[in-house]
Amino acid sequence: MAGRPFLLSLAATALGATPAQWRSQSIYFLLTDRFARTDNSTSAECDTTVGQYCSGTWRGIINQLDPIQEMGFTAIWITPVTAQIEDHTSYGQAYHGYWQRDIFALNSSYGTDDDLKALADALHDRGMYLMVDVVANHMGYSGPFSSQKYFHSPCFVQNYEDQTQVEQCWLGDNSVSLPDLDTNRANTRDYWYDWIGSLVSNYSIDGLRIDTVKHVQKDFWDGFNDAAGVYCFNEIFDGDPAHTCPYQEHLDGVLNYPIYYPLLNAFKSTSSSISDLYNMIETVKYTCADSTLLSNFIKNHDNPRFASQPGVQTTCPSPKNVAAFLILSDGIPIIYAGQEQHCSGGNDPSNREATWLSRYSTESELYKLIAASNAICTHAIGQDEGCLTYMNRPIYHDDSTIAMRKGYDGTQVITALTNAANGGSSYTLSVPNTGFKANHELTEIYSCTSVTVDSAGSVPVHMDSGLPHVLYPAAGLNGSEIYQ
Ligand code: ABC
Ligand code: CA
Repeated sequence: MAGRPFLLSLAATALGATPAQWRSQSIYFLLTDRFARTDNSTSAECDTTVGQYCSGTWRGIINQLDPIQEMGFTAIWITPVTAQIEDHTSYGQAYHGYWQRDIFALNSSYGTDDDLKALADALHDRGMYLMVDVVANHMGYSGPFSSQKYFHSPCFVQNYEDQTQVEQCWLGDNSVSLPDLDTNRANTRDYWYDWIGSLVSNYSIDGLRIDTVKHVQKDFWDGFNDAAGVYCFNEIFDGDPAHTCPYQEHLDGVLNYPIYYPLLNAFKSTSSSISDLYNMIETVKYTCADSTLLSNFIKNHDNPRFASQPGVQTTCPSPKNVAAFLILSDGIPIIYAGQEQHCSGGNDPSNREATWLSRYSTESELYKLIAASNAICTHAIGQDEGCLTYMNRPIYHDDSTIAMRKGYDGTQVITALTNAANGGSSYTLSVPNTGFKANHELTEIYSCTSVTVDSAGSVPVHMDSGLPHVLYPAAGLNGSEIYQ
């Protein structure tokens, strides 16, 4: 970046969406290189272990928006779009987009300027949003700096407990080092703020996922979020809400790493305890500024897929419980491409499988469950928008079960989840504190069965086969087309 003229302040008018608009969205996250190809191939090989480009493109995504939208998603998040270093490193190529070389050029492997604009148009024509991943902490590196004064002196982040080091040292290692920008320099800040405003307006971007947020001083982000003019959620890779939540004072939302770990632990094994998840729901609610603007996930391109965890089998119902949690608790759900197909890649880079190899099947059990969960969520919002800001209440838990309520009286969604094994004992759980009165008629969404609230006001939920259950007032479903 050094040596380039600073952009004139363009005072870009952002067309994108606000935090309030994003609160009701459901996000499908994909790596552009790994989702769909321009030739629509569903057989082109993609060996994740070698870390090479597999030829996914923006045009490819446009051609495969139907299965995403029909699963109930209203937005996609794509990996960074900027031009990358071209080296073949010991970690492979920059197919993921986080080793940028030129922030004013696009990554030509994914397509042209017109292709990216066409993707935004195609989404907007469907009433969907485009979220783009951006990196301001570092650049990729393939040669000497044109001017070192824009960067922090070389040192690698080694101690993640030392915040000065986290902010000022470099990510990466001697194989691929990621030079860390001196984001305290006023002109560097202005440069980024101008750039982000232009990017958002040039490509009609509706929201941003910001990379490596904890590696930059907090007060850098206020100006960045303002200049973007759209909802920004942020990667603070840290499970401790005391570290993660304070960033929401500077940026709209954060990736919900605090929930990620207890959610994973609660459902990856039939012997896990659910109480840590129960407690963390409350902790996040009271520690973060607004839990309804956080983003929930169980897998992404940095962490091993849930299905790769020991004990989680294809036939195991726990991925269904987890997907139901993501969609029906507080915040904006994120489902990572391949999750609906029960992909099971382990650590980076194995967790970056080519989605086209699944042929975008709409028949998988998880695809259907995700679609049904998105549908009931959308329906409940349509009946009462208040459920979006109603903070999720965990109303019951025991060693293997958790039940939650979201929404005001009359349109509340009750979700009951279990980590019990498929084929385990079946029993009737009596869920208290749902807000329903005796004899109220409810419908269990996934099985389309009727449930009547008992005389004490508790909801009898028939727990079987380790499946999740979602209940909604039967009268509120009349005339609706909830996906079965
Ligand atoms: C490449 C290779 C890897 C190799 C690595 C050294 O180099 O592919 O096989 O191991 C991009 C690419 C990666 C690439 C990296 C580095 O660049 O996608 O493939 O890895 O070249 C973001 C993105 C990520 C991206 C980058 C870089 C940043 O999502 O895809 O990676 O732009 C840290 C950062 C975080 C970053 C992540 C990969 O590394 O903070 O922004 N992600 C602790 C630390 C975290 C740290 C994490 C993982 O370890 O606190 O800061 O993330 O290293 C919990 C704690 C957490 C703790 C975890 C492990 O335990 O609460 O704090 O996280 O209990
Ligand atoms: Ca930094």
